[in-house]
Amino acid sequence: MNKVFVAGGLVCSAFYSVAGSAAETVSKDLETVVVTGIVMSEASTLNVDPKRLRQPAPAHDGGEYLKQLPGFSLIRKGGSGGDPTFRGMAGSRLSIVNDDGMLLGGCSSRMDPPTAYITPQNYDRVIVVKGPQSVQYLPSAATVRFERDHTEALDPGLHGVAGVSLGSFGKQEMNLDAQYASTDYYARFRGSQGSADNYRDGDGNLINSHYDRQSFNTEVGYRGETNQLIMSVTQSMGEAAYADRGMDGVRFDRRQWQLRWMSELPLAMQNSLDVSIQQADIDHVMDNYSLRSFVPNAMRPEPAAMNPTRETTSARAVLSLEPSQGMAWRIGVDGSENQHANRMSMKQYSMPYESKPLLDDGRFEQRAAFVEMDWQIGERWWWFNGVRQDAWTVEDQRKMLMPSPMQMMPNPGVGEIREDDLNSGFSRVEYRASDLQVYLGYGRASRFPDYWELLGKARTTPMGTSSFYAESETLSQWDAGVMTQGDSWQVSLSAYTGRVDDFLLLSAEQPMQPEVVSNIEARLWGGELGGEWRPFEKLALRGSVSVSRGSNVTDQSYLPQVAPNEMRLSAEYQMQQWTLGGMWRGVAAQERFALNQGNIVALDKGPSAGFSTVSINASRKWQQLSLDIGVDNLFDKTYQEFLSTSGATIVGFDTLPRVPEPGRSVWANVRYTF
Ligand SMILES: [Cu+2]
Repeated sequence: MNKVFVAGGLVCSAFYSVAGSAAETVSKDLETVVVTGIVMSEASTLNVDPKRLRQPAPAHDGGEYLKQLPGFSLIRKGGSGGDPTFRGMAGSRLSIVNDDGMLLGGCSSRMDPPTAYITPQNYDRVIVVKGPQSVQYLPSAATVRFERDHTEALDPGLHGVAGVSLGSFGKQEMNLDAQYASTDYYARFRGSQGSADNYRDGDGNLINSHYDRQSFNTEVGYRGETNQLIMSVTQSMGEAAYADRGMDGVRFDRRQWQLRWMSELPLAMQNSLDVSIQQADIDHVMDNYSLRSFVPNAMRPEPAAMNPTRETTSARAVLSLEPSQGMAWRIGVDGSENQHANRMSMKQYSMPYESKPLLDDGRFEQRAAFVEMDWQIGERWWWFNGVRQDAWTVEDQRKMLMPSPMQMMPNPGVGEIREDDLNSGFSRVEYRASDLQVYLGYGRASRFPDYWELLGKARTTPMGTSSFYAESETLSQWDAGVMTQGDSWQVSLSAYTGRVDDFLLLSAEQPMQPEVVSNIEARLWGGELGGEWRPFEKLALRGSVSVSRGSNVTDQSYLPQVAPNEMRLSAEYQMQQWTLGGMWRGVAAQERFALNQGNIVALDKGPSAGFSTVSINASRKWQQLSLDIGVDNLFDKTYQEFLSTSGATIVGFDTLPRVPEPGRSVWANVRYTF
C-alpha cells in the first residue's frame, strides 16, 4: 500500500526493521502448522498468533494464554484471573500492553491482573520482548504486547471469524471477529462470551472456580494515503469465583475508549507519527455472599463487600524516522494518570456499600520520554539502543488504614506526595543470517513501586511505618541468545543473568497483620531452550526447557515465587486431512522457596512436588471451517503448580493446601472463516 503503513511497522518491533529478513520468513512458515508447542520466531522475541489454538484448550484469558509460552507460569487463584509470571517476575515486573495502552486492574487483592481483561481470541498478535530490551513502554523484566492489526491490507466487503468452544466442567465460549471495509473506511467488531462451572481436580475435589465473562470491542477507522485514524470502544463484564480467598469477584466492569492517529509527515526522510490517547474505567465488586454461602457468626453477623474502582487516562506519541538505509529512530513520549478509589461495607445487609461514597485512596502520575535507535553496522550486524526517563508522582489519599479486618485507624500519612525520576536503557548487538541469529544485550529497567506495593492493604516497612516510601527497584540484566536452523530442524536458546537493586520483597511476618515490604538485593539467572525436528515431512517433534533461578542476597536465601524447571515435549503428525498432536509436560519439584515471602500476588507456601501431564489433540479443515478437539490431563492426574495460591476455607468445598489444577477435560472448538 502506501508508505505510511510500511513505516508504521517499524514502530511495532525493532526486528521488522530488517526488511524481508530471511529468518523471519522461515519462522513464519513453521508457525503456520504449529498447534502444539511453540517455535521461537527469534531468539530475543516471541511473536505468536493468539487465534491459533494451543494445547491445552483454548485460553479464556490472557494469563491462561501466556502460561503456554516457554518461560511463563501462572499463579492460579481459581478458574480465571490468574497472574502470569515470566522467569520468576510477576505483577508490575511484566509490562502488559493492551493494544498499545496500559491497563491496571482495580482490585486491592489482585483479583484482576491486566490479563484478566484480555480475551486472547480478540487480538491478532502477542509479542513478548524477553528482558529489559525495549524502552517503548514502562520499564520491566519483560514486555508482553497483545496487539490488534491496524496495518494489514483491507479486503473490501464483510470478512471475519466466528468460533464456538465447548468443554468439560460446563466450559463454553463464543467468539466473533467481523470486519466490513470500503475503499477508505472500515468497521470491525469483536465480541466474546465465555463461562465455566466449577472444575474438579483428578481426585474429584470440587474447586470454587466458575466464571462468566463478556467482552465487546468496536473499532471504526479511516485509511487514506498518508493518514490513518482509528476510534475504538471496549466494554467488558464478568464475575468469577476464587478458591484461594474469602471473597469472589461479582463484578469486573471495564469501559475503555481509544483514539489513534497515524500519519506521514512532509519531511525529507521516510517517517511516521503515531499518536494515541485512551481512557479506561474499571469498576470491581467483591463479596463473600453472592457466589458462595455465607454463614454468620458472632464476629461477622453480616456479609461484607468491597467496591474498588480505577480510572486511567494515558497518551503516547511516537515519531519513527529512517534518515538513511539501515538506520531507524523512534522518538517518543508517553504519560498516564490513574485514580484509585474504594468503598466497602462489613455489614452489607444493614449498611450496603452502595449507600456509601467512593473514597479516593491513591493517585499516580507518570511522564516519560524515550529514544530508540536501530543501526545496521554491517551486512548482518545490527546494533539496537534505547534510553528512557520516567518521572513519577504519587499521592497517598487514604484517610483510614485497615491493618486487619477488624481494625481501623487514621492514616498519619494522608495527603503526602512522593516523586521519583528513573532512568532506564538498553544496548544490544545482533548477528542475523538466514540460518543463524545471535544476540547479546545489556539492559537496565528502573521500576517505580505500584499501587499494591505502596498503598494496597495497609502494608508496612520493616520499620513498622507505611510502605508508601518503599524504594523503586532497578533491574540490571545481561541477555544473550542464539537461534540456528537447518532444512528440517531449528534450535534456540536464550539466557539471562541479572541483579535487582532494591527488589521489592513482600513478606507475611505475623498472622492477621499487614505484609511487610522491604527492599533487598536479588540475583537472577536462567533461560529457555527450544527446538524442532522434522524427521520427515508429516512429523514434527518439538521440545522446550525453561529454567529460572533467583536468590535473595541480602538475607542469603532464595527468591520467592520462582517456578521450578519445566520441560515440554510434543509431536504433531499429518494424517490425510487430520493433524494429530500430543504433548507431555514435566515439571520438577521445587525445593527452592522462601516461606511466607513473595510479591503482590502470592507468597511462597513451602516446597512442591514434581508432576507430569499428557494432553492430546486433533484438528482438521474443510475450506472455511476448522475443527479442533482435545483432551487435557489425559490420565486425570491430581497435581498442583508450585505457584498456585493456598486454598481457602469455603462452605461446601474441601480446604486444600494449594489450589489444584483441573482433572481430565475434553474440549472441542469449531471456527468458521468468512
Ligand atoms: Cu477483588
